[in-house]
Amino acid sequence: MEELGRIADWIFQHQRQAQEMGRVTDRWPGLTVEDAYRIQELVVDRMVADGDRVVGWKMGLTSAAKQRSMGVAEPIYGRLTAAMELSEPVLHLAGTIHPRVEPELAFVFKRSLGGPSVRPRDVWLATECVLPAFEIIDSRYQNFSFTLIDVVADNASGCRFYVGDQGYAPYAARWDEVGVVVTKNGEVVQTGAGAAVLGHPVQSVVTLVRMLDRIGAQIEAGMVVLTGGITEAVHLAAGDRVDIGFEGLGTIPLRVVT
Ligand code: 0L1
Ligand code: MG
Repeated sequence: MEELGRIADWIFQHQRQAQEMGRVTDRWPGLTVEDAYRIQELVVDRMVADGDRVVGWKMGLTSAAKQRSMGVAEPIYGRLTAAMELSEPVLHLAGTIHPRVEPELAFVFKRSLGGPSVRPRDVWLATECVLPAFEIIDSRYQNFSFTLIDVVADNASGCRFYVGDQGYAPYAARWDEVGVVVTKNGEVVQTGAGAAVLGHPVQSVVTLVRMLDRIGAQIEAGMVVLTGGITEAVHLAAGDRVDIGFEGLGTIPLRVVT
């Protein structure tokens, strides 16, 4: 539909210029969730046409609390591109609006994974390693205020991500039991455990694969999947130092600079 392309152009411009926008659903009423995912895809097509590359997927709204606050029973997914990946844990605020950080576990795949009936053991067999990671979310909507359709169209608030250097075998830990402590400027601001992500991060991958199957997509070999925030997202400002400690797996020190 031509209209979806126009909406994608509009969102793409706001994302590229890191400019706040009003809700898509106010400007274009009547959109469905399927329309929103198609808009998301069209926005990412525009990034790719500009020289970027899709490198994976992210899951959002994976905690019961976030799903309740949005009135939904299912998480959402977004697309990760090469330009979104940080090569070191330093966030430059230029190019962001009101960023927040979420601790996450990333799965990296050695084999493609798709289909409507994937199970956790299929995920383990396809996974090369699991790594501590963080995601920077940065909704383009004013005041981080949106409906489900808005946030899906805006690539699930995806902005940047960082994946740690040390990968772990899929069987190295009970990922639901891995504790996380987030310290901002020396003060503990969030704690959580992997179980906050749909009960177990592997369930997040299972859910993603089943959702992707509805649009004929899958996880490709070499892709990274961010499974979802383990704690509430933490607001970031220039000069912040945020240490994201993953029990038994090390700490990622994030610095925020102008
Ligand atoms: O990655 C996330 O969980 C974010 C999903 C979108 C909702 C938000 O921006 O808080
Ligand atoms: Mg996230």
